[in-house]
Amino acid sequence: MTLQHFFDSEYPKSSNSRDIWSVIDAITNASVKVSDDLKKAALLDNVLGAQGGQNIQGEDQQKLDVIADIAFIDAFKKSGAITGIGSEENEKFVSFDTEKSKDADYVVLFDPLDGSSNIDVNVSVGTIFSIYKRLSQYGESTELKDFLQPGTEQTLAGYVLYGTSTMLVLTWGSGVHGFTLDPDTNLFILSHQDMKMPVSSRLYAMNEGNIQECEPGIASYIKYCQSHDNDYEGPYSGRYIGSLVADFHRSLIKGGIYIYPNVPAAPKGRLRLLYECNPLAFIAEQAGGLATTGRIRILEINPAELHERAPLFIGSKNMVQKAMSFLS
Ligand code: AHM
Ligand code: MG
Repeated sequence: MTLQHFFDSEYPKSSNSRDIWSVIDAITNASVKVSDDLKKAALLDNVLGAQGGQNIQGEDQQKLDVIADIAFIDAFKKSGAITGIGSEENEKFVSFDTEKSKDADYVVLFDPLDGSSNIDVNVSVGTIFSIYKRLSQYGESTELKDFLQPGTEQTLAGYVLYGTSTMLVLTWGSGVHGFTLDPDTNLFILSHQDMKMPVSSRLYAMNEGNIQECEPGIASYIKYCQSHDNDYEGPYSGRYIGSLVADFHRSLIKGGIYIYPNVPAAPKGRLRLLYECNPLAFIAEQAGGLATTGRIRILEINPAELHERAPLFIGSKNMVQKAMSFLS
């Protein structure tokens, strides 16, 4: 079944369903382009490597970060259903401000290419996105308040994983569904219906290089994972790709926990609340998992700024709860 067919049969019929489809259609169009570029990256001129600048967060931009950002922004502009966007690669939000987009219902927040430091070594990367209904007046430009909504207000969220196959994983609040790109037709086909995250597993993911720098409860939890005194009576396996979207996808399918806590180099965590933590938290919860800062639910945080960061404990419900029990 194609994504469009699935959407037509499952998305609640309402006045906004055409607009939501336009947004999904824009995401698939841009992701097919990005997926093609990634596949041929080392063969194309001017695609691999650093752009030579930094984004607002002081991180080196890869050329493909910028290429993906432009591809998604162009597709969102064309969709006619989006009034403005916020992206990891742009310091400020962008209000589209055409006559049509000023009347559009939705804003998108997205990370065009998550894990992009992995591109040059041919490891999976992804696009993460989150869609909200605007709060600003119709007919006017987008305002910051459209983007600073708690994750509980998301209309739609998902990611595209550019892995051994390209997959789109989506939720609109009634379960999580996965679609695989058929490279022969460029259509996304339903391959994973109603995905459920196992409630526990013996896989943990964390940049353990940071372990001495974290609050002590985190080292105690990792010791628990590595011991014989845990619920599996034997060491868990450590798995850390360094592409959040790929690490999360593994947890969604096999179960597991991903932790990125506060560290001195990133005192509020490394990951961005609005376009990394919130969309994945919405998916995790819809699949029966959990997403917290270690102390509070990610989706209930009231954001104060566009590029706000948050610590992230995400994955199988029992594992996230257990990890939280180690924090004072
Ligand atoms: P990015 O969006 O610039 O790629 O940064 C986010 C990435 C995550 O995908 C990944 O889990 C994390 O940063 C890796 O950070 P570290 O190298 O500190 O382990
Ligand atoms: Mg990212």
